[in-house]
Amino acid sequence: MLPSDHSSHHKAWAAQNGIALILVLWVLTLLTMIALEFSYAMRTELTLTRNLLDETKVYYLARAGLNKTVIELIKYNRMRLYRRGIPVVNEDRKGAGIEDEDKGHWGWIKTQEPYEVPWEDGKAWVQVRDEDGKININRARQAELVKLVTNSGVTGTERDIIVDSILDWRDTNNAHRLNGAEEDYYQALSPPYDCKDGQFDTIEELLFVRGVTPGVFYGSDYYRRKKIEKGEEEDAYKGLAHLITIYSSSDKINLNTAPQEVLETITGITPELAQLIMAYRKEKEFIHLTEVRDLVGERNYSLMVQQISVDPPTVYSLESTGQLDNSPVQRTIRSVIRLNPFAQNPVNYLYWKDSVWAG
Ligand SMILES: [Ca+2]
Ligand SMILES: [Ca+2]
Repeated sequence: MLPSDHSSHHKAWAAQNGIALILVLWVLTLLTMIALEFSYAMRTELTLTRNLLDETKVYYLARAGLNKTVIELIKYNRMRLYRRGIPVVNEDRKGAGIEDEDKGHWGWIKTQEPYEVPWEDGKAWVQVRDEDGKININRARQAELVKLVTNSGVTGTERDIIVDSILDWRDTNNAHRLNGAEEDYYQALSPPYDCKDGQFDTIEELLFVRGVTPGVFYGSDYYRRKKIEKGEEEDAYKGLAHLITIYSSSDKINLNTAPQEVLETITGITPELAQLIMAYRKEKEFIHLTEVRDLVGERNYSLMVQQISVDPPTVYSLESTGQLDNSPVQRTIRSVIRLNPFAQNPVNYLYWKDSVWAG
């Protein structure tokens, strides 16, 4: 064999070897890519599964929190009736909750601050509000709406657009007010929709009305709750949603439960008087209107008497947010209930929404 032959044979062998090596490397690279892709897909899948699991858990935390709160409200309602000398359904339940009342167990109902319901690996925050302490958007007159939207923190043209547009949404005519909006405005939107020209069926319907953005409607209540939880001051914009209702039983505002923004829409109630009323009800509640008269004075009382009530609330809205200790996933349920302490079935659900945007 000639050395040159040997050399060329060696070269051919080396080249073949080189090709095999490259092939092996390619296969390895491909396999690695497939493995990585697979592990990425698995991780995504796992995260999705975990999120889904967390979402399911927080949903049921929120639901459990809401149910627990309803039970507390029924007990509280019966106790109040009992204390006013009104006999309740079941003899056994007559004095229900008086001990709890004395321990200040129900302070959150009076102050309408979020109520914490702790569970094993998470908790629910439930915000309870009396619907009679709010402004009815189906009945409120222009002057009341102007005061309410101003007190909520929205002023100037933005406020005038909201107020006029609410009135136009409700009225049956097609002529728009100075800052309002009717069919032509809503038809020009993308996607277009009809102007209601009728009563609001839910408060969320307000989000269809010109000028009412999700920020204006919901405020940043979720952040406010977070702040309270951390013991910080609440100063964020709270939105319109918690100030309005479609369920109130009369045009009178409940002085025991109305938030400051609503109190100040009542004729004769100045910011100073609102403070006085809120300080009073922090300690006790108004049971008879004469107590209001004694607190605010005869002159102020005569201005506001047509617009106020101190009757115990029967329709409540509840907003329950479930959260886990080790997960950022949250979910909020909103419901409106009517309590009938004398009925066999003491609670009616008037509204239920499983997933509420809580910005
Ligand atoms: Ca109209
Ligand atoms: Ca109109």
